[in-house]
Formats: sequence, C-alpha cells, structure tokens
Amino acid sequence: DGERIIFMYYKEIDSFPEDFLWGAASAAYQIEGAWNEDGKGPSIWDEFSKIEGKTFEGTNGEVAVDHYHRYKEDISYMKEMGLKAYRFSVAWSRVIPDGEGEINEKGLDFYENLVDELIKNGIEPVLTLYHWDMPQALQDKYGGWESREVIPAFEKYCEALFLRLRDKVKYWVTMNEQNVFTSLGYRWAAHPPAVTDLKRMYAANHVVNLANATAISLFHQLVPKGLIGPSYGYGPIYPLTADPSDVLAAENAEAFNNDWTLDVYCRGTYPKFVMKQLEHLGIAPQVTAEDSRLLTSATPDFLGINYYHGGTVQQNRIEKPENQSSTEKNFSKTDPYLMQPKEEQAMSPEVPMFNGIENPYLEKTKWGWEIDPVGFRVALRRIQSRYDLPVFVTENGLGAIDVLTEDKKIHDDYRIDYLNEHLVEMKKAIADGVEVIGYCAWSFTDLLSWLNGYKKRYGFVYVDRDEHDEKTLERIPKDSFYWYQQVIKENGENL
Ligand code: BGP
Repeated sequence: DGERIIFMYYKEIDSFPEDFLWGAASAAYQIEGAWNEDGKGPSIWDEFSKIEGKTFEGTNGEVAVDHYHRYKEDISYMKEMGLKAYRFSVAWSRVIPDGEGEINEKGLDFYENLVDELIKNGIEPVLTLYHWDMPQALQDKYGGWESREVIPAFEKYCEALFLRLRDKVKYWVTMNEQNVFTSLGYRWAAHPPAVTDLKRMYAANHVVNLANATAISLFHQLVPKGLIGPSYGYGPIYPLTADPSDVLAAENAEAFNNDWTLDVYCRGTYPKFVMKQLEHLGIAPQVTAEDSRLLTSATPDFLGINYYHGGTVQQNRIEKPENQSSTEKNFSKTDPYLMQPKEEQAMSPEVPMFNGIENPYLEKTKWGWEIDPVGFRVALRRIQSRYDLPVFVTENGLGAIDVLTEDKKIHDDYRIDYLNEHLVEMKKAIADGVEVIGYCAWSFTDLLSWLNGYKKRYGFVYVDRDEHDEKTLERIPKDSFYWYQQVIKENGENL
C-alpha cells in the first residue's frame, strides 16, 4: 500500500555511501585570530572591520576564537566527534602578505601543520582558497577584484598551495559564495570594499569568474588526482502563486540569482536572458573571446553548495502595482541571500523582473532567515538536473543565541532539530538520484559572524567569549555535538 511504498522509498532504498564525508566548516578570518603574526599581511576584513559602525558592536577578527594557537585542541574535539571531513579556508595574506610578492613560508607551514594534524586524526581536509579575505595590498594597488591584475596574483597564491599540499589535500574549494561577496561588497556596501555600484559589481564578478577558471585550470595540471570546485550560496526561488506571471517571475529570479553564476562555473557561458538586461542598462561585463575560451575550458569536478534558505517572488511591481504591498519582504542587509531590497529602484535590472516577498509557509530564525528544509531538497534536485555534477554541501546550519548553563552545558535542541530536518531532506535527495559526496555543517566551533559578532552562533562546540570580552576561550561541546557524533557513527542510518 501507499504507506509502505513511501516507507520503502525513504528508509530502505538508499543509505548514505560508505565513504560519505560527514563534516563541519569554518573560514580563516572567522576563527584564526593571530591577524598580524608570523608575517601575515592585513586583509580587507582586517581593515573594514575597524571602520566604525560596519560590524556588530565593532567586532573584528584580531583574536576571533584563537584557532591559530589552538588548532590542535580544536582537532582533538573533531576526532572525539568522529568527524570525517573538515572544511577550512586559507588566509591569502598569511601565505603572500602583500598578495602577489614574496611567499611567507611560515604561513604555508601553519596550513601544512593543520593538514597534517587532521590527517593524523583521520579527518579529510577540505581547503577553501578564497573565503573573502583579499590581501589589503591588492585592494589598495589594483582595486581588488575590479582589476584583472589580481588574476595572476591569485594564480600565484593557488600555485603555492597546490605545490605544498597536493599530496595531502584531495578536496579543494576555489571561491566561497561569489554571489554573496560580490553583492554585499559592491552593491550594498555591507562588506568590503563597501561600494554601491552595479556596473562595478558585474565587472568584479566577471574577474572573479576568470580567477576561478584560472585556478581550476592550473589545479587540473598540477593536482591531477585532486578534486576542485567553487562553493556557491544557493537558494531556490519559488513563485508565490500558480499565476503564470508569478511563475515567470520565479524563472527570472532563478536566472538572476543562480544561473548567472552557476552557468558560468559549469558551462562557461552567461545566461543570455540576464546578459541582455544588463546590456540594455549598460552595466554588462566585458567578455572577450579569450575570456570565453578560458571559462568554457575549466569546469569544476564538483559543485560546492552552501544552503541556508531560498526566496519567494511574485510578478514585478511595475506591471502589478498592488504587489508593492505590506507583504513585501523586509530585506536585511546582513542576510547574504537578499535579492532585491525595495529602496534600490534606479538602474536595478531586477525591478521589472520580479518582486521579492515573504513566504507565508515558512518560519524564520531570529535573524529573519527562512527555515526551509524541503527547499534544501529542491536545491539539490535543481542543481543535479541542470548541471549533473557531484554536489558537496559545504555549509548549512542555524545561527542562534546559545545559553551556557551554570553546569557548563548548551542545550541547543533547536539546532539539532534544524540540522536533523535538513539531513533528512538531503537523504531524500540522495534517494532521488542526486550524487552528494559530503555535508559540512556550518560551523565546527562557534566563530565570528562577519556582521553579527558572537551573538549569532553556529558551532557544535561553544567558545567562551563574546563581543566585549575574550574571556577564557574555553571550548565546550554542545548537545548538538553529541547528536552529530551519533549521526556520523550510524552513517545517517537512523535519520
Ligand atoms: C555564509 C558564509 C559563512 C558564514 C555563514 C553564516 O554566507 O560563507 O562564512 O558566515 O554564511 O552567516 P552569518 O554569520 O552572517 O549568519
């Protein structure tokens, strides 16, 4: 009967692959601290976070959670948990302090030691090359990603890492959430370099695409046994209703938000529909024939996906003025997956295409991010059918306020519920035929949120510090730590 068929479908047909990479993730700026030690140069985040009013209560990564000095202790918790994979990022300005000149051996040593320690403890390293911390020197000299001059600099930095770590690291991520750092950096001025100019955003985005393809090409020459891909912040778009105009609006938003980046990564071409709109407005990037050759020649081996939430849209408010209503999404600029805040009207190519709106079916976190586990399955399915590449889930998690009890416990059942629901949907997506090679929850320890300090926590391991006080920096496993330990032990069998 029907119930039995449904039961079989989800519980009996598919288990997680034996070598499934159960992991957790972090990023250099958010955990390391030691911002100017052992020869490290300043990054754009070191500078930006010191500008008044830019980050929550003026937090910065000078100390962060001091992982630079405590990585062995952190890895001992990973081992206790049974973690199979750990995703971290390398700070470019630790390896090449001015971004393009001398290589700082001490910087490379730190990452090699970290990788050795992971391997010694049976944990697969997953290395992200760029998680937003451009060397400040390249920003000052060339204007960062707005200039093609940074491509050879990025290539040199990647080469240094490929050569040093190619026998030890199999999984590599090129860019973390290109869609997020370009839009928050060049459109909304919420991240460095704090620009609000669409033309410049699209130009910078194109340079990032070229740098990504350059790194992938070089990797395929130097590390033939490794696997490399970008990590994209993917949010599936829904139409608010079955009104064909809303459905079309959702297609438009999917093209602007997702195809715009993913088509370039996976096919080497920009979606024509979006390109035409940008050309009409005179804000399209300049794409040469040589650029196109490079982009089509370098395809990723897997697609990294960071999933937090998607978006819901309806027909645009020009054709349907009643859509300019109170239900319109109240966008927050600290939400990296925002699509179309209403205050920006002029020159915005999205305005005639769709109107972002709250989804009436979904609950939200304290920070207004929709909680949508089914959307995770939708995301994985769409990616599989459009690009047919193996997927590595490189981030997914819940930002929440955690309370340390007097007996030093953190009862984060809300996080367990969130992760559990997402893992169940991922398991269903695998049963649907999506090839998922691993899952890294965000994050392993608590860490510095770019714009939300230490109030918004994600970790399995609590870190005793806050915005105002570094305190003891003691590590304390949360309830979710033991829950995930069990999931890994059972290889997700009881999800
Ligand atoms: C992703 C970033 C991560 C992390 C996460 C949570 O966009 O790749 O680095 O910060 O979002 O974001 P937040 O700290 O803003 O809640």
